[in-house]
Amino acid sequence: MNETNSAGSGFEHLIIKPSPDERNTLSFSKETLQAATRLMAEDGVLVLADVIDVQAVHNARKEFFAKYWTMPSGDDAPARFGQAVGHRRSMVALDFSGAMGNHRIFASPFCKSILSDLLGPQFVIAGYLAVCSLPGARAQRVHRDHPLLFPKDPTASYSLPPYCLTLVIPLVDVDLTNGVTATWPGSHKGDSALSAGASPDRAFCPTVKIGSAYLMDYRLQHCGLANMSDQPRPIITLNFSRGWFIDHANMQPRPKISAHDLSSIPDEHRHLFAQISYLHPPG
Ligand SMILES: O=C(O)CCC(=O)C(=O)O
Repeated sequence: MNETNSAGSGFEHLIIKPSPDERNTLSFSKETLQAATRLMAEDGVLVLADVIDVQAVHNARKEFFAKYWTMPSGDDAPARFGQAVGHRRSMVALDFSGAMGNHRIFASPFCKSILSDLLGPQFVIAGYLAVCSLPGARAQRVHRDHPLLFPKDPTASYSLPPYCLTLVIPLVDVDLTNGVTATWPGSHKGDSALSAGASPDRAFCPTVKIGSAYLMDYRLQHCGLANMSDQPRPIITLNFSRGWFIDHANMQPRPKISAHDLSSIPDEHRHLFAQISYLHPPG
């Protein structure tokens, strides 16, 4: 299946793929960055096609199943692995080590250029998790990953520029059989998706292949769809934020990095660890 939307049309503009020139320089042009910033402001979701090193993703998937996950059985099984985030679906904290510590996963130059435009150059990593749905998992309820910053002033909360973004990096090709993440474009700017009953007709369901990723504003309403395949469907979710934003709402374990692993991160990516190093000085 191509990188597309389950509805088949209407959302092609939300897919950005590096041109041959951009691929040569490993960076998006000024025009592409401006378009990405405008689309994120309007829709709050964007697919970044072919921006992550495919071999690095294969290695990360191998490590995920070897180190973080063993195939559980039974309906309550996900609760024994990380934190349950729905029926037969759970969230596991990742370490910045081994294949998951490869900067080709968490610091793709294409993704970094867009993140820097949206969050400012001193943006940081705020979370590093994987979400895996098991065969038979039902769809999640539609949700946001964080309450509004100013719950008593939704207008102010919705009108702020982005302060935290989730980059989803699928570890397998995701499609309508194993369950994509359904998203409601524009819902980061208001209650529209939920008040309209989160109509599936208005959902953008990015089906993406390994090596591609999708970016979501932290205010965007979304949900993981059912896994109707016979295989688990793991995705990495990386949160990037402005340096001042600390996610107090999610009880997820904060990512950590050892002094040894931090020392092997290329200099140009060290700023990503400013919040982690502050909250959990590497030991
Ligand atoms: O499984 C997915 O596709 C999305 C997961 C998610 O949104 C969550 O657990 O908050």
